[in-house]
Amino acid sequence: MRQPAPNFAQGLTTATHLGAPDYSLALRQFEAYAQALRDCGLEVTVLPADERFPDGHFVEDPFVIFRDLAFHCRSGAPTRRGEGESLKPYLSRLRIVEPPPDALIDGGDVLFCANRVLVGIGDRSNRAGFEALRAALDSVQRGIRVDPVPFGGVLHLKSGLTELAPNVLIRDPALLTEFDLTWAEVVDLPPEEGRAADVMPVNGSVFIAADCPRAHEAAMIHCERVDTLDLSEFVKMDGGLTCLSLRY
Ligand code: CIR
Repeated sequence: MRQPAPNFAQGLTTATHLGAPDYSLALRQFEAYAQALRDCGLEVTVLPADERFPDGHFVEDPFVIFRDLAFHCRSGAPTRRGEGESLKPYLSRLRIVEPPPDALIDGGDVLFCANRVLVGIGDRSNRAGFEALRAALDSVQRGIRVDPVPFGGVLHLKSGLTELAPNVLIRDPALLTEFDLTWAEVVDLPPEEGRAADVMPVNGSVFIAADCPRAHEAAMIHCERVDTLDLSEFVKMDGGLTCLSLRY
């Protein structure tokens, strides 16, 4: 994780209707998230804030990690390029793979499911990014299934779709895609709970957004333990649950 910088409100956002985020509340929410990960048995490294990158605490986006592979993403958002360089020293025990120059991808578009990987193709990730990531993942696990998912309506694929339990997806109705999801059971959230489509399973628990009763009910059915987290100040900056940590 990376500590949010005091200028984090200068990051990119489409959610201006939610108002400006409060820094001290964001720090408290960030610390609660870190503690929840520790409580699930994870060792958490929190890097210092870096004011050069107001979105730099969304550490999920600059790298995709799979076993010993750390795929360095080039974001479709120019202001976010450079965040990955600042993370590299901490990932030195992994095999870092650089994408070709035309490949754009954000980690938030990469959804690892139980039996496949879905890669959103949208504003931040393109077909060349998908192809480069697929090749890199295949070098780790020959024949791994990686599908491109053209989508719109939300920032990242995982803003609108994640896996609650093996083959159970949870979806924000704002996500627009023609991609075939009939291989999975899909929990459709009401529009007011759209932010809860970004769930994060961790060591037998699943983390979901607070104050989303339908998502909570679905999580209770499919998951052993459910942890709720209030990330209101990050939602104001288009952030979801998964984006605040890079897990490996
Ligand atoms: C951005 O627009 O890039 C940031 N303000 C939010 C990134 C959220 N990342 C994610 O959902 N994976």
